[in-house]
Order: sequence, then structure tokens, then C-alpha cells
Amino acid sequence: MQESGTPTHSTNRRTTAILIVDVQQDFCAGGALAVPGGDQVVPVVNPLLARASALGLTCYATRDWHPSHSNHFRPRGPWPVHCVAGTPGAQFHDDLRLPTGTVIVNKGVRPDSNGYSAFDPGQDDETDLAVDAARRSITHFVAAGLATDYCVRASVLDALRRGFEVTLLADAIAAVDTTPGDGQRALEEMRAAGAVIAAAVDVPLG
Ligand code: VGL
Repeated sequence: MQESGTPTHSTNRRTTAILIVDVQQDFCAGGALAVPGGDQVVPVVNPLLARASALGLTCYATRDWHPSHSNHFRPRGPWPVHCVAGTPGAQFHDDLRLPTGTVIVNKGVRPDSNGYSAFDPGQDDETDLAVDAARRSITHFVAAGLATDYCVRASVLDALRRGFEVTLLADAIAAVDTTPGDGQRALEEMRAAGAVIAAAVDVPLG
């Protein structure tokens, strides 16, 4: 019997994982679809990854992993060719320090998929974020990466829709801002949908 006044942790314990979205060469300076300020998320995310790793938390890193011919690319889609599977542009940023054991999530692997969301169906269960997160009883994602108005937005909204809690690190994201204000609007949309907005330095990882 629990004494009255003693908090019951066992029933609503949350299990946190880190979700780093698309910190890839093509979205950073000199890349095929460089996001303004994209590189600047790297030094913010690295200490977070180190903290998470020390705590034994699961870290996920998504990557756009497109076929060379994709409806996502011009002339059918809106974007220049970027993050083609296996090419240098699809590699994670050179300075990104992903802890050993980071789970890589490929997305946009089918020619008919934009792959904006980290929950884009993977090739198999091994690479499916929803399946993997369920297996590990993850309930909460701490999310950061690129780009605020596309893949971060889609991933965070999808996670919330699926019942995960999400903390979004406002100092570790950057927007394409095709239309000025897109990033800010996406941030507001994610907040309105239930994301908690925080800064990487002091985000609680418990
Ligand atoms: C992204 C535009 C096109 C992203 C991907 O990672 O946010 N943005 N493809």
C-alpha cells in the first residue's frame, strides 16, 4: 500500500528519447538545400546528445534518404535534388556527435514519398520509428533539427497526434522560410498542438 501523499511514479512514468531531425550536409551551408543557420544547431545539439547518452536515453536521428528520382524533386515536386541515399549530401553533418547506439531512421525512401515526417513508414520494422519507440516504451520526445517548417514540423505534429509528449528545442532548430515567417508560424502551430517549447541547455531529460 502506498502511503498517502507519496507520489506514485509507476503509473505515469515518462520515458524520454531524443529525436534529431535531418541534420544532414545538404541542409547545411554549401548543401543542395541549405537551411539558413542550419549548421548552428550542431553545437547546441551535441551537448544534449552527450547528456542523453550519459543517462542511457535512446537517441534517434532521422535522415532524408531519397531515391535519385523522386516526386519530391523538381519538376514534379517543389525541391531541388537533395539527400539522395548514399551520397555525401545525405550524410549527417560532419560535426554532429551521434552517440554509439543512435537509431537511424531513414525517410522519404519511396519515390512517391516526401518523407517530411519521422513517422514516414520505413522500409521494414527495424527502421520504423513508431515500431521502435513502442518497443522501448518511449512516451516523450525531445526534438530538434532541420527544418522547423518542414520535417521538424511534420515529425512533431505526427508525434503529438500519436499520443507522444514532445518538447521542442527552439534554440536547436532552423527554418527554410520560403515565405518569411514560415518557421515562426510552424513553431506556433506545434505549440498550439501541445508541444512544450524549451531551450536545449536546461531541458530536463528525466
Ligand atoms: C526538408 C524541405 C525538403 C526538411 C526536407 O528536412 O525539413 N525540407 N525536404
